[in-house]
Amino acid sequence: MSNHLFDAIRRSIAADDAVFIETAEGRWTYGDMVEWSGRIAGAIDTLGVRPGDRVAVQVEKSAEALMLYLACIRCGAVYLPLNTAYTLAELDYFISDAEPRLIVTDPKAADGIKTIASKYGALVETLDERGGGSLVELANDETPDFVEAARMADDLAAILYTSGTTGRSKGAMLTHANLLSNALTLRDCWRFTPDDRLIHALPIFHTHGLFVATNVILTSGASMFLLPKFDPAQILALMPRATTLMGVPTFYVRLLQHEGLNRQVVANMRLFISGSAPLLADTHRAFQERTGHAILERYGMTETNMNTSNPYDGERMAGTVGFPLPGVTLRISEPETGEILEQDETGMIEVKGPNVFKGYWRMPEKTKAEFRDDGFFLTGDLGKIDPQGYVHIIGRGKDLVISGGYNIYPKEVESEIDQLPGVVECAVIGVTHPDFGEGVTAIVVKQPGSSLDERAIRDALGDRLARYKQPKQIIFVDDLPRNTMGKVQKNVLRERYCNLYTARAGDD
Ligand code: MLC
Ligand code: AMP
Repeated sequence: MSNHLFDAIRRSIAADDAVFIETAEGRWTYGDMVEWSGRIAGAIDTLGVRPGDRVAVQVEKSAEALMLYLACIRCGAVYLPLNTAYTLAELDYFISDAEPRLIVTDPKAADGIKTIASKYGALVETLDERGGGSLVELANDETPDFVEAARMADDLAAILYTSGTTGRSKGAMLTHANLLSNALTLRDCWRFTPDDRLIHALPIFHTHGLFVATNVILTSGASMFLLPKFDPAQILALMPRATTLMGVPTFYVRLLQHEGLNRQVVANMRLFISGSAPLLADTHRAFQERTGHAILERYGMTETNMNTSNPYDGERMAGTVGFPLPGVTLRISEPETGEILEQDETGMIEVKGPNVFKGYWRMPEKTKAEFRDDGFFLTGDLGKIDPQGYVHIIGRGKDLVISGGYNIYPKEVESEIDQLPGVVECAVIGVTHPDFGEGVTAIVVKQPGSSLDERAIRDALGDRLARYKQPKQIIFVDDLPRNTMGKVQKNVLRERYCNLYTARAGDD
């Protein structure tokens, strides 16, 4: 039977004994990948998961976790990865909204998850970071020759939640065609071949590590070194055997701080790619000076996969995200009127192409609001196209902080802080941070006489918000600056505290 994405992955296998994944524990060939994703697909099917059912997954990074992703694609389930940092309070919403048939969790988190699962009638199985757990035990009893469920181009492959700038998180529905078309485009633009060996140090619950990295490797028949997390020393040790690295800007900032980064250690590397957040032109220049490599910056988002990329051949221009990818149309519009703007004029970035998602899960109104009538998706990013055709991201039309490549919606943090006794109001902003790019910062007005302090706020947020969303600094003020309409002027606050983290780094 035809399975749009997995058929293409199968066709890309150069040889059954070619290495797909190498970890500290061992190697997985493409033959192993087909066998183990098949066994897990069999286990999922035996549990009663049917095509179109959601499978929610909150597990540590491992080769087996990627086999689980592929197993879902093969049995027609909709893969729903969840950040391992999410608290139970955050998970409850995702589970209630997506109504997964099955939740796969780390055994350490199973008790809490089971309580949530029982409310929504979901099954729970486990998978740990070493590839053990109840799901793998079930897979051991299955045969390796699983026959794929039929899935067409437009069928759902995955749902990834992105927080809403206002209100609830939205599940972005990605089809088999969205994922496959983008993987093939990136493979060709970035010249991936079966000879490539990617250093994979990103998390696998977001677009970057899951789709960009993994699907590009799979559709190239290439291999990857799968690291549990970012560790500069480990990455430098692998470079002589690797050819490519994909990372968020923080990876490059931290690699530059390492004295082991030099031309000799990168001699075997052919390509360094950055995305998910703006790469400072300074970082780009410093990396080129130290290694001789111009980092290739690209631009994407959960809803659209990748939209633009700097060229493989030709100038990789620092501070830009390059050209629209083949098949992607990108235009700039006036945010209020929707009028299409000319070259070099700044406005809302709109995109259209086979990469753009199908809509938000069970939110037809929100979906409608973010598409133009002619099918262009409103990214919420502000940018311009220069006379040479390079796309520049100038800012964000959405109130969003990007810290180390993770998105944090200030509204979500503000609502948690506003609820606390003793708080009058607060504003959460992103302030320039030397390591994370932006640091989540809370500016809080407390009630006169209240004994509320930083520790009380931190304690209260502890089991409500994932750690990366929690403010790096909390500042108490008497009032917040407002414009004549009464709206809090976050730009004034960002300006006021612009040296908060950089000054500190200098002081140390
Ligand atoms: C970890 N912490 C962070 C953080 N990551 N805080 C703010 N922002 C982050 N990104 C916190 C932890 O909670 C912990 O806090 C402390 O920092 C150290 O934790 P750690 O686990 O040791 O962190 P570290 O390994 O240093 O992780 C930093 C990082 C990681 C940059 C390597 O965040 C990372 O891998 N980011 C990549 C995110 C990503 O893949 N984004 C792609 C999204 S897809 P405490 O308080 O407990 O000490 C997308 C589309 C596209 O955007 O275009 O690609
Ligand atoms: P996410 O919702 O996590 O997929 O984040 C997508 C957002 O990350 C985009 O809308 C952009 O704001 C931002 N982003 C991704 N890549 C880049 C980049 N190269 N430069 C600047 N911002 C980026």
